[in-house]
Amino acid sequence: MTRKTERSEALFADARRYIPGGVNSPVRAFGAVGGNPVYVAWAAGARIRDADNNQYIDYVGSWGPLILGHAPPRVVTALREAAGRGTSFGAPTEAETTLARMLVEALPSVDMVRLVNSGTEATMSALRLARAYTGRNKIIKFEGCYHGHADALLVKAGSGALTLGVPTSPGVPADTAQSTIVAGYNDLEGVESIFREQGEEIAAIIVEPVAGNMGLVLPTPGFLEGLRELTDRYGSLLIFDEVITGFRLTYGGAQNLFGVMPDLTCLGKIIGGGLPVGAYGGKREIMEMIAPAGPVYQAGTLSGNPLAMAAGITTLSVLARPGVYTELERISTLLAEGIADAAKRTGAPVSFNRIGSMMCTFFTPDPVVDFKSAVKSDTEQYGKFFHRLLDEGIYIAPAQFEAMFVSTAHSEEDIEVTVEAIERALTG
Ligand code: KE4
Repeated sequence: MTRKTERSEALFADARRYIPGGVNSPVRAFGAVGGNPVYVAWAAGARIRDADNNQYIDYVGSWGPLILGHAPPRVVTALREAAGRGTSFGAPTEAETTLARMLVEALPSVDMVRLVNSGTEATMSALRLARAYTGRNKIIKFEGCYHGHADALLVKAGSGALTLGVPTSPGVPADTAQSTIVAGYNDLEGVESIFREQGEEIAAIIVEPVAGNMGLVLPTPGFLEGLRELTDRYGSLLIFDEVITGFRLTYGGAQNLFGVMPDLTCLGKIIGGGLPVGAYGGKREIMEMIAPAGPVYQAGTLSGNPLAMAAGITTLSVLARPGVYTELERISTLLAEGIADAAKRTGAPVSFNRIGSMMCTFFTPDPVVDFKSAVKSDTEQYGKFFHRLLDEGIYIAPAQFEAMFVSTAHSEEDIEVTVEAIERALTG
């Protein structure tokens, strides 16, 4: 497909005059794959259409929230009705309790939740709460996991396994980064040695129970259980960052799937149905430390706002219906099998990870089981693959270290078209 791109290019040039890098979130700028971003003008179901009228089958889904596809009619109707009753009050509303109750009923480890406006707010607040509850400062995060852009989480491994973290961004104070220890995802022995050295100082581990920010990497059997055992042994908290996995893999969290119960859970994306919503929750005795019930401060002007509540409640209500995840699994399996067959037929040097409706094609022939194996991927080849698919009308993540998302709006025909395009894109 010879894609016209003039309008998107003009919009990008204009945006760069007013917005840093022309975007409001870095990954959207196509920096990891080259070229200019497509400016989306319209979307419905599994499709987006850009400012030059090119249409694509979309596997980004706004980076995860749109598990029902774009502009699901029920969600749009609920938003219209909510907007007609007022968009924000800065006062409590019944809808906030409704969404909170749905989250508590879906997540076995969660007795109470606080609603916020983004995943970053959720993880930032959960860390503050864990530090207040334990009276300790240090946290452990994992290389390749992303938890939003709070200072304490923009940290990479310092030299040597047990030394403290160093900032990944200017502006993060060194002494903040030094309270963050960076361990290897799936390296339980490494985490154990950190606890042997510093266990009494560690407030919490924060982990993506399925990693979606180094491409898709699954927890090895026993990894999450091992983190649970270590945090119990040393009196630290276990925080699951389920901003991506929450309601993605099942109605609830990865915690429901793996049967490992964290002390705190962070949520976002799907629970807002495309509107800005984050949440953090956990055991009552911990959550009741949050103001105004307790001394740990956290606030937000638009937290729990009526429009986001309407979108979130409607989305979860649809997901709660029998058979939704079964059908999503069926369609996702068709895509995964199609990609695997295409890779085999073309002999392309790729490996592939999938769980439920999340998947990732890595441009490395070796299995990807952690950060070190993920970064062996040939990002230049991924960029070429991305652009070939774009020209074929398929929109996947403009970065190798992200995941592909299938929605309930994707049809068998969409999958067929996608697999054929992927086969051509793999042959180059
Ligand atoms: P937000 O602040 O972007 O709502 O959520 C931060 C966050 C927290 N935890 C996990 C596991 C996440 O994946 C994210 C954000 N995800 C990225 C993409 N993987 C959002 C895309 C972007 O940064 O534009």
